[in-house]
Amino acid sequence: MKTQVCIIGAGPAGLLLGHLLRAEGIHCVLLERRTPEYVLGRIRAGVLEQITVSLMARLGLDARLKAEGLPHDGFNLADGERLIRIDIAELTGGKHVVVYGQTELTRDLMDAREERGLEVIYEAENVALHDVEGDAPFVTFTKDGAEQRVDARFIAGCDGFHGPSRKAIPASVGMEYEREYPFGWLGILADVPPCNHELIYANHRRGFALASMRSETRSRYYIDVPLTEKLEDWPDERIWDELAIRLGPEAGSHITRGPSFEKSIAPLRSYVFAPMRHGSLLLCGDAAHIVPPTGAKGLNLAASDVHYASEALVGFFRAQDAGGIAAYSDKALARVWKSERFSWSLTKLMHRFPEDGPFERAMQVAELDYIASSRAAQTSIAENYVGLPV
Ligand code: RFL
Ligand code: PHB
Repeated sequence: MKTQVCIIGAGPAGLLLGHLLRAEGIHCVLLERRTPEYVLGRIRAGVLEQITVSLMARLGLDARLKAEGLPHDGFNLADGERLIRIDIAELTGGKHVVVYGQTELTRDLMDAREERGLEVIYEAENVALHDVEGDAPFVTFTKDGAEQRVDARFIAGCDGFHGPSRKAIPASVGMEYEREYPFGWLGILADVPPCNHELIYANHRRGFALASMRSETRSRYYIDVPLTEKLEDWPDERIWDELAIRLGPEAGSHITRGPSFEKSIAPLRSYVFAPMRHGSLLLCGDAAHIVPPTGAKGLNLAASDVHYASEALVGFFRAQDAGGIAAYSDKALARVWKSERFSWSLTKLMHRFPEDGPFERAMQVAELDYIASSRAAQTSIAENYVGLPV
């Protein structure tokens, strides 16, 4: 098989990139290790920045997002009894985020495959990248027991943190920046109305909690737990009890309890791999970087990478201009690092770290006091939360 761009991974990054390239008449093939049902079964992000919304709009695939997405003009930081509202719209000149599940966005992109002629090969096993340094890279994989080969001009590694793309870059040319956190987020989904009309990130003596949602009838909640915790030790009632305490008296008293239909623990990590391009291989999304979910940046960073990568590839194929490809890594990383900083600082502010003592706690209180009383501090948080310019 021959194509212009072989995209590895059909998660949100790969599907978005594929659609953007197809819209410009560039041929691409996507290779995905899982089944479509498995990809759609992963419950992850819920908050979209402007860049993600505008890419869906540019593709003309935003009908459901517009109809069902919930625009949010603000969000809240809770600290015990105190609730600090960050008025995103007022502080950023009318901008907002949109609450719309990653699952739904992925479904919209998947549903449009046929109509837009986007070729995705699911259940592609043993995907391996070859000759990425040169200008004739190729990918091999096994499908239904038979080995196959895709020759391409470029490979886009959109295969998440554990995929093979990043590993195809020799350690001698790459640098890894990493920080692990001593806790994970235990998340649940339940068909109950949210306890508040906006998100609440809470820093409580007993630990972190987040009240989020997918719709007016579906709630998404998280609490942080030590990485040693087991899911079976967290029956729903124990989670609801914990949320009711950690979210503070006001929101806590408005929680509607109900059976959860999804429950999982996700470890928290900050990670960046640089450079994000090596020869003819471009990395996008979680393949190149991970942020802790505090701040809701992961999916949105994948979208901004894809925006830069699609511009670079369109410049190459449509205008014979390789400048965008050469600049891709620096351009993407400049935005990645700012989101890494924001996610890390919000994680530090809102979680109790086991190694922290009274001094670190006093610093959190002082910072929250400062945020509560300073428009400048709130503006900084709001402009980062809503998404920095691309
Ligand atoms: P994905 O979604 O991991 O997709 C990668 C795809 O590549 C496939 N793949 C392979 N394909 C072929 N061969 C191989 N060998 C392969 N290995 C892997 C995988 O099957 C998969 O289909 O990466 P992508 O596309 O870069 O998208 C990134 C986002 O999924 C991720 O950043 C976000 O989910 C992070 N995240 C959040 N981001 C936000 O912007 N806002 C949020 O509110 C938010 N909340 C979250 C989150 C992530 C979470 N978890 C579980 C990690 C909340 C949670 C709990
Ligand atoms: C979610 O709704 O899943 C969500 C919202 C905000 C975050 C992380 C996750 O910061």
